[in-house]
Amino acid sequence: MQLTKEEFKKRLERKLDNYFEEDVKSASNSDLYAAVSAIVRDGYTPQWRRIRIAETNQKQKQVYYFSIEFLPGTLLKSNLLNLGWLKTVREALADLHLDLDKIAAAEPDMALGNGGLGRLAAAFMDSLASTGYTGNGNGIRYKYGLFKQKFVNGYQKELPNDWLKKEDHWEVRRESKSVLVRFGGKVNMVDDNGWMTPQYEGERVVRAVPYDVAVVGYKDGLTNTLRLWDAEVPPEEELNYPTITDRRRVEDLTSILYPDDSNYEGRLLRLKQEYFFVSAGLQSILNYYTKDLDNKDLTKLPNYVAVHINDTHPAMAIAELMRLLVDEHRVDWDTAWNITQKVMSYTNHTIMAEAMEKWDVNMMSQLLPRIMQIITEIDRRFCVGLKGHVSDDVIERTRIIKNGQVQMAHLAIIGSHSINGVAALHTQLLETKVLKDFYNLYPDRFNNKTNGITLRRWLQIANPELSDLLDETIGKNWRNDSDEMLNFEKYYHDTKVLHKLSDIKLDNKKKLAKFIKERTGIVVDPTAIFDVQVKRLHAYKRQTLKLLHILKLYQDLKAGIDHPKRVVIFGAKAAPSYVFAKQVIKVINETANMINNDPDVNDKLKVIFLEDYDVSLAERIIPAADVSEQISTTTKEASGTSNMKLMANGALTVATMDGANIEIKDAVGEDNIFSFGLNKDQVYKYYAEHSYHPREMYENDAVMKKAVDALIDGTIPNCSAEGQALFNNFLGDNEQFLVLADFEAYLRAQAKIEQTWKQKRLWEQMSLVNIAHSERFDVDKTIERYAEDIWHLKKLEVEKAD
Ligand code: DL6
Repeated sequence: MQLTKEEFKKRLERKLDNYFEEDVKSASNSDLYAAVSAIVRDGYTPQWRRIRIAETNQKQKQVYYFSIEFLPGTLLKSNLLNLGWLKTVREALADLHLDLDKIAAAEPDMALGNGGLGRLAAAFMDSLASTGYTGNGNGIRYKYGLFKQKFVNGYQKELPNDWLKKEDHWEVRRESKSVLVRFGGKVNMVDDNGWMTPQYEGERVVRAVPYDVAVVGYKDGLTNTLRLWDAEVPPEEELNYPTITDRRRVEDLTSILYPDDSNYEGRLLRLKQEYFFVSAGLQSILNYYTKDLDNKDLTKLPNYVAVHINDTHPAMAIAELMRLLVDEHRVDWDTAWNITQKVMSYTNHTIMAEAMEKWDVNMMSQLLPRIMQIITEIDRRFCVGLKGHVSDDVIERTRIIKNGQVQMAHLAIIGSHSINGVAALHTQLLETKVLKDFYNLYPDRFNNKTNGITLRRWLQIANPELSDLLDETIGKNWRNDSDEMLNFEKYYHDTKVLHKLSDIKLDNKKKLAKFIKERTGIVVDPTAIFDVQVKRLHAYKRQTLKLLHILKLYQDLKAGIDHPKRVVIFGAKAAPSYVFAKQVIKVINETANMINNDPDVNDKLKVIFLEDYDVSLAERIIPAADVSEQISTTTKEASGTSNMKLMANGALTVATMDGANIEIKDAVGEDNIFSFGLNKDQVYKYYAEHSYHPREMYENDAVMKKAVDALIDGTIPNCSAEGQALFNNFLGDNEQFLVLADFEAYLRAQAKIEQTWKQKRLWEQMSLVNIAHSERFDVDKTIERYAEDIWHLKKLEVEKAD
């Protein structure tokens, strides 16, 4: 689809006139955003329709990616890029004295997710379309996305993220595809002509209405669909919802992402949400299969449909598909089970026990009586099937229902043909530790699929100058074939290229410094080391270790010990009910306040905690980073993806050998990463032998003691309670994240960073190597592996329009 600058300008004028009775001179950025996004929509809609027709005609197998989170961020620039229009539109707007970046900033960030899990889901959507596979997202259209974070007196406050307040320009309501979802009531099984059929009584029926968002693939890619479900009162059920409160209760089902699960109401709502989008998604798949594809033979379903369960949240898909097949389509149990296992696959994204969901049997029985019956039957058959083949202990450990709870990870594993982890170490730990019993039962089902990132977004959109440098050096084809990025390493000794690289970084740092000044009023020196830790706030990610390093630097500077200038930049949200994480935020903010206002250290160290970290903010911070902090406790970070984005933008990684950090080290070589810390065996040894005694470490290491004591000795003002909480946590024998055990090694790694920083050329060379090898984490490569090994997809053949 070609678009010239002149044609774009004409269309823009027309849209502005039609929509707002404005012209380019008078229109606001928000008007301009609406007009440009409408032009983009007009650009992809015919192709979107053509592809849906091709899908139906070719009957190619499709994957449906079920995820409770999708985090696409903003779509205007990525849609422009993928249509091949980005440069033309940017230039046409510049001709009109307009700035695409300012216009794009009017788009609300589509933050329907929390972190890596949701961003990965969005990256997979983009990649499926770009690599030519028909892949559909299936999720929830939350009215409020992930909360907006504000700091008030250093404390995190959560505000609603009303991203739909202005109309969303990308979604299309597809009322005709609505389905009904039932909750509660009683279910009696009655004999209907020899088929035991459920009869429901007193249930509540909710209408699930899909909103489709086009996922535009890069250049010659497909245009796929992300389907997000909204809850409404069914028109035929209005009498059952007579009051506004009744209606609101239905609408609230899709109001918020991750209701607070520290109370019963919150947990119930989350369970409802999970069933709601899983049931709606599966019903629409079966409608498509039986009606649009006119296929009556459900045993062939696995030849046409793959359903992917992204973490445990959609695991009920297994029971729901069984319900639909057995109850609604009258497929016998064994055949239905066979179909289900062939259709379903599951990715595990964490080894943290608390993140593997378990649902109370009573709650599930009341909310989803038929699903609970089906899960009970799956569990019974699983136990019967194993009896006599493995020990009773193994059966007890692996069964789905135990201690009054439904183990969703077990359901996902038992009902799927493929189970994968998201980095080599993570998969290995699943196989040998966390899911060991299951691995022994089903070794062939386990496989690794290391995560990837949308290099297009993190280079071409977030860092156009670096992308231009790649074009100038290795040619433009890396944009289509990331393998070619490896050729960048040939410029290792090229002084001109190295200088350009460092100029680009400096330029990005200046832009970020300007943004920091606007947002916080704080002036930072762009020539300082920009040391970045951006990710969810969690004890295992150890923002706390960074905090101790900051305190150590501060104490050194106060004592006259010199260090290169450094600006430490944090971006992180804490889950609203996660008390410790919020205490960490408060202490970091107060530490930042203290340091940033201390004239003794002022030009040497700054600490910036930017509010409301999201994809848009990531696009500003990541291209400006010199150091990438990947310092989780080894074994705890399943993969990480900010590590990949930062390396692609030339940051050097300081890393524990956790998650995908190991693969980054393999890719760039030991000399191009600062690795440190406990290895997995040392971590497990501490756990097994209960031999971690941090107080001894603290008593025997004066430097550590001084840094840790700063938390409680009045050094940091206004946070004595929170400082004390961190102090107690660090010194407790039960501290599972082993912060103090890695402290000394971390300081050594940081000293090495300082040494290397002083050797400018070496730093630039290391940065160049990291950029070149980020090709390994191109999400398109990850998707090819999923498509081939798990989903067994073929590419769709589509005739190109003009
Ligand atoms: O796989 C995507 C992403 C990984 O990169 C992170 O390492 C991992 O923490 C995250 N997992 C989750 C699941 N819940 N927890 N914790 O978000 O997945």
